[in-house]
Amino acid sequence: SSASPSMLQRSDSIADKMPDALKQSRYHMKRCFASFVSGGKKLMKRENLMNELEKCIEDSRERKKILEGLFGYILTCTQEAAVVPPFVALAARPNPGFWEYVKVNCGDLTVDEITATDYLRLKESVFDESWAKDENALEIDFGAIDFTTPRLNLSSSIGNGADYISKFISSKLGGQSHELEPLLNYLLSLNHHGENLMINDDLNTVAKLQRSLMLAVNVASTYPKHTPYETFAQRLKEMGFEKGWGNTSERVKETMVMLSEVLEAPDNVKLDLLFSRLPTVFNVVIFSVHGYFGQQDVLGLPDTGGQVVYILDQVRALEEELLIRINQQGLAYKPQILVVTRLIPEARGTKCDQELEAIEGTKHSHILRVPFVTEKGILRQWVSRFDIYPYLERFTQDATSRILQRFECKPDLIIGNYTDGNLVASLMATKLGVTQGTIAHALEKTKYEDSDAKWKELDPKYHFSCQFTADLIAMNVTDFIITSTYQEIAGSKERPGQYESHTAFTMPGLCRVISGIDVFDPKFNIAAPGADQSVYFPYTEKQKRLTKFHPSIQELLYNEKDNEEHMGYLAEREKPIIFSMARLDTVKNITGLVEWYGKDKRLREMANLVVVAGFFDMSKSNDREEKAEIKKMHDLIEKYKLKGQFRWVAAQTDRYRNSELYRCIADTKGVFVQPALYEAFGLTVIEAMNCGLPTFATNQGGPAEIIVDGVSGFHIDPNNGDESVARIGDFFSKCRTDGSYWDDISKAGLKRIYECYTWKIYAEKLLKMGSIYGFWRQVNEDQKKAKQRYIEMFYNLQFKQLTKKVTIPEDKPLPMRLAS
Ligand code: UDP
Ligand code: LCN
Repeated sequence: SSASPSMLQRSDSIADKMPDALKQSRYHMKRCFASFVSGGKKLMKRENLMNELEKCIEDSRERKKILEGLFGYILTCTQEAAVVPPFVALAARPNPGFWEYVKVNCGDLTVDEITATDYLRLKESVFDESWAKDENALEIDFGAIDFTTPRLNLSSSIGNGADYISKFISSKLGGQSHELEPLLNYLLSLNHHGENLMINDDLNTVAKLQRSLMLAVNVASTYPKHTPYETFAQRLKEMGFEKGWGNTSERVKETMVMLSEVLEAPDNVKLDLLFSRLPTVFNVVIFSVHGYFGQQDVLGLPDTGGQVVYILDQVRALEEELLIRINQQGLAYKPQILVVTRLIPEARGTKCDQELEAIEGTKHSHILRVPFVTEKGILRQWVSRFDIYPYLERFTQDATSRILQRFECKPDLIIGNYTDGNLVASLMATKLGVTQGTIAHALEKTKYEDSDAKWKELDPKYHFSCQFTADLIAMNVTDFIITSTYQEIAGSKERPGQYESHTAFTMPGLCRVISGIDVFDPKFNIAAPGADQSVYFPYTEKQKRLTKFHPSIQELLYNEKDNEEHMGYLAEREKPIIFSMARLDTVKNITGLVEWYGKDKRLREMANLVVVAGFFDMSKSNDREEKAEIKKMHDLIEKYKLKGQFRWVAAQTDRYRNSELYRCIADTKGVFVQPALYEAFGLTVIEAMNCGLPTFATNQGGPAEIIVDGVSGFHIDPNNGDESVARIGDFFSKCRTDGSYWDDISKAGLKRIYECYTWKIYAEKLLKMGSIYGFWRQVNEDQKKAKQRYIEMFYNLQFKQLTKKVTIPEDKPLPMRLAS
């Protein structure tokens, strides 16, 4: 009998299905498994398994039947297989977040379900036999000490943590006095600089609070609705109420009614409304440690890209939202946001050597820079994010005392960015007992194939042993995690997410992680960033266009003489421009795009290519990867004789001029291409789309979610240059025959942005997280403490030792790169 995947029982596990799958075509299955074993590859990915299968089953009809059957289904779920004769162990992922492991005996095709530990040990034996055999090899299992945190259970709910938590909390609040106590205690704890907010100790029972609320609503009702709070503040105070309820009698009354209703019969809609009004966040610390964090002349430098742009825009949006809320709460406090980064004495013409800098476009926000200190004193030079670990503990201590000095109180919320910032945020938040959020921007683990299993090979260059350990610590300490996309957490049907890849993995010789993070943990929240829309606006908004940049942009694009800023030229100016801009990192694949273009006659005939990336002069770079890319770029220009059709522009640092550059490219009816081998989110994609520029972006990572393929832009496969180039070529030829096609895509891109990718939406979500998780951490305090002790041990015994392997550079002057 032949079972088709549609006949599968959803509840069957892979281990249940597999024996039937193997029976369906036993002869071929035996041959297949024999060839998996004899093929010589010990760690096989799905493509490898598929290739072997293709080779083994020559009859294409037979092969098709197998691929369409149960076994084909199992293979499409399989992420990798460890070959340990006579066994082949499969790691299968039938749905985002769901993993199963099975072991197949190639001799008799018997199948056993195995645990993650068993699977990882088999996998380890491919890399390090003695470690795999060691009964006492270090296993990390965060799941084992986390048994009270509730879990989502649908793949489709992943990333909506705050909603889930508020549903969960409201179900627990019940409506009985004792069940409501956590909420009462939370309200009692609200304060700013020691000043009580909302209620004071006179209302220390639920019954008293309920009674007083009724009376207070009556008091507020006696005033016309716009009456300022101050008018009746004293009367409320006598009843046990402090400030924070609202700025007018109307608002005070509304908030009080909301609380009364929650106390009567809690539900999550009311609870959310109430929480959106509570005065919980005034002082925020945002850590972004590495790179050159500044407002001018820094973008495009190594390790300095989207994270900086993201944070500055985030601060502006957050401050704006805080000002609105604080005003509505009837409070006169100033919100303070501090972005804390490292101070780099060798600042290369940037302001990274200044301790304090006000953030443009804000009233009260600053960048605070704190130097890295070693035994020898202050570290003067920039260090790569891969080498940053030895400085972080001391940095946290120094930063914490500087921050407390400035705020004169504890912050209400600490947000980390990237591995280093997240670790620092975790250390500080734990020490001070403050609500914490983390943001990855990119988790490095998924960027490099088998970076965990092959960590030993990569460690001298990348220090992944430190990085993955730090990431695990931060993910587990933090109260909530903000991601830009769903794929960042749980990937797609085909591909595991960045966080998901930390669920179970192994670094043979170092540690085996049985449960590193659970993507069903309600701490995950998707809040996508936007682009600053006062800067990145559509090319069609003629009256707003920054025409003062037009002469310099003309020069940048078309001047025929090579100089410091550009090389190569465009002989035929009437052609549309294919444009790209990124740091000159390997994963950004700018050289890949140049090569695709170089090879493709049709595209070269239809359009010019302009890329903004890095620098031309290798001696000016002191980043390993960047150097190699610079060389490759020069080689490609020669090899494909690109002069006349291709312009290479050096890193650009002025976002206003850049925005006008995107728009000028749109004027040529050109396109933006983001060809990265992998992109976590991809701010350039939304910048280009905001300017109305049709965009082609990698299908590997975040951009695949930003763009709806064929509607609001296009996906391209960075691993399939021919196909990608053909898609871009097809677009231009369709534009030649269909006069409105370019416009249609441009408009659909903008529509997509306005619906999903703006900073206003982001700021509202972030503040909701700040208050909901602040409450949650109080409710969940015991669990949090237990986990904390485990994490401290991991940090002290493992992480700190690992950081000692990272060399601290001898201070020496660096070559100047930015003469500004
Ligand atoms: N960028 C820039 N000049 C450059 C290269 C990049 O201003 O030479 C800006 C770009 O406009 C975007 C950010 O840097 O705002 C890059 O963010 P993205 O998310 O695309 O990539 P990341 O560098 O963070 O990996
Ligand atoms: C870092 C990256 O690599 C990008 O994909 C993101 O867009 C950027 O940070 C901002 O989050």
